[in-house]
Amino acid sequence: MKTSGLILSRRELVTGLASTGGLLLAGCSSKELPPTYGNVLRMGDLLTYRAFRMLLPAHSLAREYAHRDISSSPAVGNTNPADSQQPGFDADRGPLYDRLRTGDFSDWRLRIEGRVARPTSFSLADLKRMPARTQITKHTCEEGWSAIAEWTGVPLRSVLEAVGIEPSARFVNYYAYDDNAEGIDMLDALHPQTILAYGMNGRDLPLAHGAPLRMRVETQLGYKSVKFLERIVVANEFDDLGKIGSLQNGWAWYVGI
Ligand SMILES: Nc1nc2c(c(=O)[nH]1)N[C@H]1C(S)=C(S)[C@@H](COP(=O)(O)O)O[C@H]1N2
Ligand SMILES: [Mo]
Repeated sequence: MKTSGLILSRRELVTGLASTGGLLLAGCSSKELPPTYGNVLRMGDLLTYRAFRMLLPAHSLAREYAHRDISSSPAVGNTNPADSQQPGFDADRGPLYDRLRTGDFSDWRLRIEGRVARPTSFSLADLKRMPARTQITKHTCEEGWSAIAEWTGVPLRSVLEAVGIEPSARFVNYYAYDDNAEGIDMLDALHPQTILAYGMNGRDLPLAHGAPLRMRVETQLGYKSVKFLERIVVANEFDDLGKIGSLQNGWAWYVGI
C-alpha cells in the first residue's frame, strides 16, 4: 500500500465517520474503552480511537522517507531534565539524570515492570545488542510543525517479548526523567515502527532529543514520543498517569495520525 495515500485515507475515514459516531459508540462495551471514562467532552477522542482501530489494518505503517528528506529537527519541550528552569523539572529525578549523563549513561538502566513474567533492567549496551531497526519518519507536533529524521533503536515489541508480557496486559505506560509520561495500547506497543530509539540521524541520541533513549510512536502525534526514558510499566487497565499524563494536562490520550 502506498503510504502517502494511506495518510490521506486515514483523514478521510475519520472525517467521513464523524456523522456515524453514535453507531460506532453503540457497539462498544465500556470495559474495552481506554480514553474517555464517560466524560462527554472526551467523546471526540473516543470516536477517533474507535474509528482508527476499526478501520485501519492493525499494523499499517507510517510513511518512511529517504535520506535526502531529512530536515533539521527543533528540540521542543524539555531539552534537559537536569535543568531546574525547564518545564517538568523533577527535584529528585533531575539530579539523578545529571549524574547518569555525567557518567555517559553507563549506570543508566531502563526498568520494565508491571504485568510481565520477568521484570528486567536493561542497560544501553543490552538494548544495543538486540536487533535494531532504523526508520526515517516525520515527527508531527501538536503545535503544528513537523520534521523528518532518521531514528535507530530496538523495537518495543522485541523488549516486551524478552520480558514476557502477561496475556491480560493491554497497555504500555512509559515514564521520563522529567514530569512526563504517556501510554499506548498493545496494538501500538507491538507495532513494528514503535521503537526505543538510542540513535538519531546516524549518531547517539542528542541530549535535547531525549538521551539516552526515547520512545518513537510513529502512528501518533509527537508528544507520545517521550524523551529521556526512565521506566516502562505494562498494565492490565487504563491509567491516565495522573498529573504527568496527557489527559490531566488537557491533551488527548490517543492522537493517531
Ligand atoms: N520527556 C519528555 N518527552 C517529550 C517532551 C517533553 O517535554 N519531555 N515533549 C514532547 C513533544 S510535545 C514533542 S513535539 C517532542 C519533541 O521532540 P524533539 O525535542 O526531539 O523534537 O517530544 C515529546 N516528548
Ligand atoms: Mo509537541
